[in-house]
Amino acid sequence: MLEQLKELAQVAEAEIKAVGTLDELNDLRVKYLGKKGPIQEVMKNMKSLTPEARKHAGQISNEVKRTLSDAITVQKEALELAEITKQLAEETIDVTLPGKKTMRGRLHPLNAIVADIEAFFIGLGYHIAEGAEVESDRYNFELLNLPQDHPARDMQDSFYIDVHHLLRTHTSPIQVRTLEKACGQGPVKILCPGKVYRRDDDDATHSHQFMQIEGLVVDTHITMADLKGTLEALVKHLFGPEREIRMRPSFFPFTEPSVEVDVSCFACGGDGCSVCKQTGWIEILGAGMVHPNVLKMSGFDPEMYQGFAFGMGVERITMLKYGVEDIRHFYTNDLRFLEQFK
Ligand code: 2NL
Repeated sequence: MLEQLKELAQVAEAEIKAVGTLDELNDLRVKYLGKKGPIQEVMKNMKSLTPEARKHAGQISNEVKRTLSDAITVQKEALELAEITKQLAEETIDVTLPGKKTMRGRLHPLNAIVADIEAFFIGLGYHIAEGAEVESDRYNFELLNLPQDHPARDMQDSFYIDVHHLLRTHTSPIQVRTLEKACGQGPVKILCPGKVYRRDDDDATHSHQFMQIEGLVVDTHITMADLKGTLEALVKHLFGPEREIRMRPSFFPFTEPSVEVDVSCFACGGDGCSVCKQTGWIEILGAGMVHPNVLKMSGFDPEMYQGFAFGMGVERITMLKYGVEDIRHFYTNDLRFLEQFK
């Protein structure tokens, strides 16, 4: 019986040493050392032996048990080491490999200019106001002092949705709606950027859709000097501290008086060149004092309140600033064009 046990121990030890996985090793542990294993079986049969023989057999089976248990522990450690070594080798990261390049987006040049102008006016205490692109003729024309039969309504041919609704031709309706909400109480200081639409044949300098930024200040004691100082600061911010502005009389139905604003040529400094067509000046925006009718229709008392307003085309400003020669570049999304604005 003891010989059998020793033989079994040898076979078991060989099996344990040959095992390749932790699961298989566990199966062997159950097989040889478990309750129904051969050693346990031997121990059960010991009852029939003499006390001496029983003692001897007990020692032997304990020895075998310890030998197998040690062999299992040794093999377990060896398998675990092999496993972690394999895992470490597989999961090694080569930190010297070149990284994957992440493509980084950027603002469209028009949006970058809008953001820049917004930041400038926020610094002067303005609020940014936005509105819908589909407007009623009342807010787009009527309340801006352009009555039904006003020739300016023909001048700016527009996209009509139905008899009374159209794609806004300027961002002015935002300003009218803001004035209405103020219930005749100043001050109002807002900057209104947005897309606007006019029926036009697209060419290098015209687009049926473009971006406009309008500004409006309504308060007591507002004068043309406030307008001039504001626009001078804007122009120096956009085109450089050496730039000067000049105002020429003009006409808009919603302002009186109205002016056209020129900036001294940033290409030649005012001496005359091809950029300024030898005049030394470049037209950049329109402005004026808010017409009393506009104030009145929006609920403000023109005897108490005055206001100035201005409007500029974002494409035109951007084209001048960067020397872009065709407005259509802004809408064709050619990366060769867009990637120049970093
Ligand atoms: C231009 C000229 C201008 C305004 C826009 C305005 C708005 C209100 C009242 C009075 Cl609510 N005026 N806006 C005034 C003068 C000129 O735009 O050349 N835009 C591209």
